[in-house]
Amino acid sequence: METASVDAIAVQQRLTELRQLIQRASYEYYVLDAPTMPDSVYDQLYRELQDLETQYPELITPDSPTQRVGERPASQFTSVRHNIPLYSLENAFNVEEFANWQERWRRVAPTVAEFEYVCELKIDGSALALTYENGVLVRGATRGDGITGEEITQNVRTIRSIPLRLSLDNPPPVVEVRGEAFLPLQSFEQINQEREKAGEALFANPRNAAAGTLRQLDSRIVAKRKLDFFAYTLHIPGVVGEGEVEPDNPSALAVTSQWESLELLRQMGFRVNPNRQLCRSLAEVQEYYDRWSTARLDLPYMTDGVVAKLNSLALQERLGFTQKFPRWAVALKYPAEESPTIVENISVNVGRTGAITPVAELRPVQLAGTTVSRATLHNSDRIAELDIHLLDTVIVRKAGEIIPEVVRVLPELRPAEARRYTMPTHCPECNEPVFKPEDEAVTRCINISCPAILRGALIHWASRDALDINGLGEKWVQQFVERGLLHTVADLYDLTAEQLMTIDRMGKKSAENLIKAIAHSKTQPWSRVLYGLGIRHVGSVNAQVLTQQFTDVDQLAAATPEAIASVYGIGDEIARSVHQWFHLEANQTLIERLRQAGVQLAGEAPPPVNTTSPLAGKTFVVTGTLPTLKRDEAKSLIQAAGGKVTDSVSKKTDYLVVGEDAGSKLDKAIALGITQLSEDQLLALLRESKQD
Ligand code: 1X8
Repeated sequence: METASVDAIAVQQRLTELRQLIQRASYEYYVLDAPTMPDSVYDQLYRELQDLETQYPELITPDSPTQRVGERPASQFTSVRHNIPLYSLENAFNVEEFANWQERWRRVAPTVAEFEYVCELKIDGSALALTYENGVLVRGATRGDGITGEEITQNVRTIRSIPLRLSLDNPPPVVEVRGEAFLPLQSFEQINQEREKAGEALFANPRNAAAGTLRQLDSRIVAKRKLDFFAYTLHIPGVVGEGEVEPDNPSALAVTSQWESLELLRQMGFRVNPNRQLCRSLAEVQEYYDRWSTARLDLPYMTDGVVAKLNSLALQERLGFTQKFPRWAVALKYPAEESPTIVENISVNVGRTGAITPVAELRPVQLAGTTVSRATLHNSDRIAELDIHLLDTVIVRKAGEIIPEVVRVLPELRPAEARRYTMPTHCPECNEPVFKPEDEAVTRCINISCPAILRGALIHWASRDALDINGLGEKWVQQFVERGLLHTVADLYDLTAEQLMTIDRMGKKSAENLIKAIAHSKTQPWSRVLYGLGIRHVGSVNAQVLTQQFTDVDQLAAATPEAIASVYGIGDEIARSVHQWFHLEANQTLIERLRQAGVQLAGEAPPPVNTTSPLAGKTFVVTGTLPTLKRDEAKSLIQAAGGKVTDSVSKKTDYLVVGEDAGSKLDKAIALGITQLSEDQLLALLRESKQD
């Protein structure tokens, strides 16, 4: 009997010790982002705790780190009434509206001479109310309508940056914490990629994804989704947010301002957004708002504005609430990046490859600071998937620099006269029948003399990475094609200044300069010519790779698909595409005419291989806009150091060099777990290769 109770005390002690060690390690990892405990040690301690708890299930406590993920899915959530309502915030969209708001609260408290605002980022997530009793998390609830929400405690426990126990020596009986649960952008993209693979509907944005995740009945799924949480409001009944500070309170809890609340939340073990600032004037608030309007684009999570709150809790209490909002806080929102508008028409655009892309013509709408009147609909499958009708009200979105797109339809607003859209059966540019392969989403015009395809081919031929013909822009190309001066890119080399001068607004000087630029393009290397031909899947990197192996056009034209695919970095699809291209008689004629014109169709030897360099034998993909290097410069530097550069990300890719506004290549690299390098990291690697 006696030994059992000694054992029980020892077990209890060890359990407490293990929980403290694990809690500390989690805090350092998830809140401070500064882990000190090796993963292997953490795993070992966690397993020991699990084993002990399995042996002594009666000693499991709700704040034990093992209790973050539930065993069974809930069958439904229950409604809970919030102890203190969760108000929404009044919105201001510019400084004038902010000034009006300021004037209003000043009329309510005219005697206040000095005041401060705390400015914080407004996180675009899902608000949560957390209740701690005697320091232990007992309840987590969604905002709901602000009065009642849903009890989702088990899901909240899975969020690693939410402490299950407050790190306070003498926790007050009740602590209420509010904050925003959100999905970091990277997790959001990963989730959508997985959903796409599984054929599930995609989340429109991280906010929906966070809200959807929190309402998942199975907390094991929630645990996989990597939700995070920033705390921003603290209520301690009798202490914080409840008027006078009681004189006999422990001094650590004697909080009189929002600023101190945030500091105390941090001490309690919460993640508090570090980008907060005390502002003493409207001008300072505006400076903060302006600064974050661009800086926010570099954050790994979404924000949709800033929140300004009066710092003094006494003043907050004096001002109180209107029917809907606190008088002491305001949300300064950034212009909406998603907005409803009407599809007035759907037109189609014919691209360089003949791809026919449907485009929604929209009633103009302000989005992310610009007017949007067109949005791509991608292809007919996408139209069917979204079920877009003409005259539908739709939500359009513009994310950063990305082309606006239609996110979804609001079918409840569909007017009686709305009509389904059918893709044209004939090319709008050349009137030839269009073609849609069974297994592809894209409809194409396959008429090689289609003026739209020709214009696209010419613009591509003249582009910077191809033949780099200065002055041959879209405007001129359009006119030259219309006037029948150009039927293929080879016709460029027969143009005369006199012919060009017959074109509207083309002066003698411009005509002569353009002729010179066209002549100069004959000196461009074979790799650029191959890229300029616009063969599907042959980007500038593939063109370089191919021309190193096939040092003249005749070798490449005669190569079998197998021979082409045997080149490192060239896959079967690219090889087939190249082979097919050279197989077409019209293309063979084009090559002959380019040869007669004197365009380079041979040259280039393989680059020397630097086998000792850390880049040797490694495969790189470069994407996005790098801070200082042009993409081509980065590629050349990598190749010069013995690295290989390919156009697309695959399992064989070793490194993705990432700049700003990286798109699908980054998504794919994340999905495949490929190492990403910044320009700085790439340059460091290159320096290393020089030292070797
Ligand atoms: C909502 C939000 C607030 C804050 C950040 N993000 C939000 N979405 C903050 O205060 N830092 S406050 C708030 C509200 O009171 N409805």
